[in-house]
Amino acid sequence: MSAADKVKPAATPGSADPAAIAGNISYHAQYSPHFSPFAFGPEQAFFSTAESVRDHLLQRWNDTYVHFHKTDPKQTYYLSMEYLQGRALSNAVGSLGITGAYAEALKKFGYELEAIAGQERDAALGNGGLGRLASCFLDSMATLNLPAWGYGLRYRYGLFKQIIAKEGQEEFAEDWLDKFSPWEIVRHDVVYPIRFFGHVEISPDGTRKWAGGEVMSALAYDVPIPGYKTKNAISLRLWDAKATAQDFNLFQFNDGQYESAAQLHSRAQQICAVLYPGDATEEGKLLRLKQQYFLCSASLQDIIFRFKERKPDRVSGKWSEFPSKVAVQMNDTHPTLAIPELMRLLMDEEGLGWDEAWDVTNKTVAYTNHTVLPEALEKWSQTVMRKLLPRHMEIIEEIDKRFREMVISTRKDMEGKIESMRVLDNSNPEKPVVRMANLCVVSSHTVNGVAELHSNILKEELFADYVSIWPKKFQNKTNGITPRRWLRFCNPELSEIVTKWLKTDQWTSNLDLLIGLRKFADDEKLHAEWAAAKLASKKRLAKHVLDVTGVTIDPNSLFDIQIKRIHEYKRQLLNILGAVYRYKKLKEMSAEEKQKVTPRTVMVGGKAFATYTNAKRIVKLVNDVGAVVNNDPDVNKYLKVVFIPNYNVSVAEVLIPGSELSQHISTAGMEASGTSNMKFSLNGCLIIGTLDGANVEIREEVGQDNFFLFGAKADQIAGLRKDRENGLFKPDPRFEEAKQLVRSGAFGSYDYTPLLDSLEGNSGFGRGDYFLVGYDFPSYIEAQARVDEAYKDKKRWIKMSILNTAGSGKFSSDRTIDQYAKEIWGITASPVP
Ligand code: B1N
Repeated sequence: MSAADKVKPAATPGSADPAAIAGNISYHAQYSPHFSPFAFGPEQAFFSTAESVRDHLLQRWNDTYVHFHKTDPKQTYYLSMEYLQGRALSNAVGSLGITGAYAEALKKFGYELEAIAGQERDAALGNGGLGRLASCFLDSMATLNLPAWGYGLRYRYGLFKQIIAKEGQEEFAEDWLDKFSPWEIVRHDVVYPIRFFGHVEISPDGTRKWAGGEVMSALAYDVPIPGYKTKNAISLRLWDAKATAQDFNLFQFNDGQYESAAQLHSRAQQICAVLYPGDATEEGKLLRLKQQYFLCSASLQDIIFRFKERKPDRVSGKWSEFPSKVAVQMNDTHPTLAIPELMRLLMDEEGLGWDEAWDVTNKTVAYTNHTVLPEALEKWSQTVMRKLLPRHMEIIEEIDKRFREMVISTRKDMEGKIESMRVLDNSNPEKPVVRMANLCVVSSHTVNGVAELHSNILKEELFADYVSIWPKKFQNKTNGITPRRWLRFCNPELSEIVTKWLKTDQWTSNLDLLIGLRKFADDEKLHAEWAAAKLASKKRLAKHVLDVTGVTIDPNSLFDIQIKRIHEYKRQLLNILGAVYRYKKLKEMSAEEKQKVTPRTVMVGGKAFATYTNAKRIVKLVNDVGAVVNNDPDVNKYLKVVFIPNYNVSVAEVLIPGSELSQHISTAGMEASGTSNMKFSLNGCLIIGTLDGANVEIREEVGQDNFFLFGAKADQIAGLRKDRENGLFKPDPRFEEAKQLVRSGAFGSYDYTPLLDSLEGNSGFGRGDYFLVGYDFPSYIEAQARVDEAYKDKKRWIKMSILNTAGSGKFSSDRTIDQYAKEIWGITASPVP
C-alpha cells in the first residue's frame, strides 16, 4: 500500500494544517527517490515525514542566511571534532511548534508520531559530554537568535555500537548513514582544497608558501538547526572529504591496477571514515591529526569566504575588521590547528605580515578547556607535524620563539618557568612534541573552564603561570543543557505539570522561572501529580530495560542510575562495589530484616574505549554481578543490578525522566563539569555525588539538603595520595568485604584480579588506588544509607525531587551561551524579522 493510496500528494510543504502536511508527506513518499513508491511502512513514513519537516527547516535556514548576509553581524563559529546530535525529528517539530499537526497528519496513514520518531537513528558523531555540549550549544545559539554556526566532520561511522556478549563489551560500526540522513543538505558549490604533506617554497622576496604533497577536497553538508519558537535556523556544517576525477588514474585502472588507480580516493575516504573513539587516550595519530587539520582548514577557508562575501568591497587592507566580524571558539584543543592555519591563510594567501596576522588571529580565537587529566592533554610529535603540515610547523615554531622572547623581555621573573610554559617541549630529544593546550593559551584572547571548580583549578594549577602574565585572559563558563530536549520533549508528563503550576510554558526558554515551583514544594496536589508523572516515566524505562536486556525490574523500587563513558576516574567501580556490599548484607539478613529494606534497581550504562582494558573489565563486572543478583530469589525483590547496553542520546532520553537517584561520583577535581548531572536534577532526580565539577554548583542551587554528598574534597586528593604512598591508608573492613566477595568467584569465573589489584598497594602503575575508591568507600556507603532512609519517607522524597527541578534554572545552556556571547564573543541577537 503506497502513501498516495491514502493521501493525495502535495509538493508544497504544509503550514500547520494536518491535511496539507499529510499531502506533503505523501508527496515525499512518492517523489523523493529513496524507496519504491509502493511501500509505506514505518521506515518510509519516517523518512517522508523527516523530509517534509526539512522543507520547513530549509525555508528558515535560507531566510536566516539572507538576513545575516544583509545585516552583516559579528558571527561566532564553533569548531568541534564532536557533535552528539541524537535524533532530530521530535526536536524539530517541537521547535517549530507543529508537533500536534504532524501527529494528526501521521494518523491519516495509521501511524503514531512517537513510533515514527523512534525509527530514527541517532547521529552519534561524538564520544560523550564534550560532543553533547556542542549540540546543546547549537540549540541555544539558534534559540537565542545568535549569528553562530557550528563546524564539524561528517564521520561515516559514528561512535561504535556496544553489544554485551559473554566476554563483555563488543564494538560494531555504527552505520548512522546506512540509508541516508534526511537532515543534511549537500552543498556541491561549497568545496575547498585541503593539502597534506609537501614542502615550503621560499620565493626570492623571502615569502614562504606551502606546495606539493597531496590535495583533496572538503565538501560541505549542512544540517539546519532550528531555534525553539523563533524564525531563525542556523547551520551545523559538516565536512566530508573527497578526491576528484583528476585523481583517478584511468590508465592504471584499465591496466588492472585497481587499488593504486584510486589511491587518493581511498585516502580521502579514510579521513571521515570514523569518529576518533578515544576519550582521553592517544591512538591512530596521523589520521587523527589529518582529521583535525581537515576540520580547521575547511572551516577557516569558509569563514574567510563568508567574510568577503558579505562585503565584497572589503579589501585586504581591512583585515583589522576581521575580529569585529568573526569569533572562533575551539572546543578543547582538538581544533587547535585553527591557529596556525589562520596565520598561514592571512600571511601566505592574503599577504599580511606576521604582526598584523598575529593581531587578527589572537583577537579572533578563544579556547575552552574541558579536562585537566594529563593523559588527555594533547601533545603532537613535531616530526609527524612537520611531515604532514610543514608550513604550520614553521608557524608554531615562530609562535613558540616569540612567546619566549616576550617573557624574557617583559617578565624576567618568569624566566625559570619558560620551559614548562612554552609551546614546544624539546625535553626529550628523541620525541620533541607540540603542546596543544599551551599553543591555545598563548594564542587565544580568552581561555575558559566549564565549571567554577574546574576553572579555579585551571587558574590555580594547570595554567597558573600564564595567569600571572595575562590575568584577564581566564574565565569560567559553567556548562549547561538545553531544556527543550532534556525536559520539554523527553519528559512531556513532567513538562505539563511544570507548565500547569507555573501557569506559563515560558520556562522552556527562560529556565530561571522554574524557581516558581519552590513555593509549591509542600503542596499535596502537586505531590500526587509529580509522583504519577515519575511513575509513568519509570514504567517506560522498565519497558526499555525489558526490551534490551530481558530483565524485569519493579517500577516501585528506587531507580538508581549511573550513565556516562566508562572511566576509572568516574568510578563506576565504586558504584558496583557498593552494590556488591549491599548484596552481601542482604544475604546475611533474616526475612524480617529484609522487610525494612528499600528495594533498589541499580542501573549502569556507558561505553568503554575499545582498548581501555580496565574499563571493559568494569563493564563485565556489572554484567556478572547482575546475572547473579537478579537470579537470586533470596534478594532479587530488594536488589537488581542491570547493565543498560549501547548508551546513547536517545537511550538517555528514556532513562533520565525515569530516574530517582543518579550517581556523579568521580574523584574530586577530576570531572571538569559533567552535564548529565544537570539533566537528572532538572528531571527531579536526586544526586549522590562528590564535590566535583558542576556538582558543586548544582548542590548550591538545589540546596544541600536535597543532595547526597560524600567523599574527599578536591584539595585533599594530593595529600591522600601521598598518605597512601607512605602506607598511611587503613582500608575500611566493608571495602575489604566487597572486594573479597568478588575475588571469591561469587560472580563467575572471569579473572577480576587485575581490576581489583588496581585498588591495592601503595603506588605503581595500575596499582595504589589512584582514584581513591577505597578512601571514599565508607562515606559512599553511608550516603547510600541516607538515601535508603530518605526514600522511605515518600513526602520528603518528592519534595526533594521538586526542589531539584526548581533549582535547575542556572543549568540551561541558554544561560551558558548568553555568557559566551557577551563575555567572550561580543555578538548580539539577530532575529529574522
Ligand atoms: O567535557 C564535558 C565535561 O562535562 C566533562 O566533565 C568532561 O570530561 C568532558 C579527549 C575529551 N573533557 N575532555 C573530553 C573528549 C574527547 C577526547 O578525544 C577529551 N571530554 C571532556 C563538557 O565540558
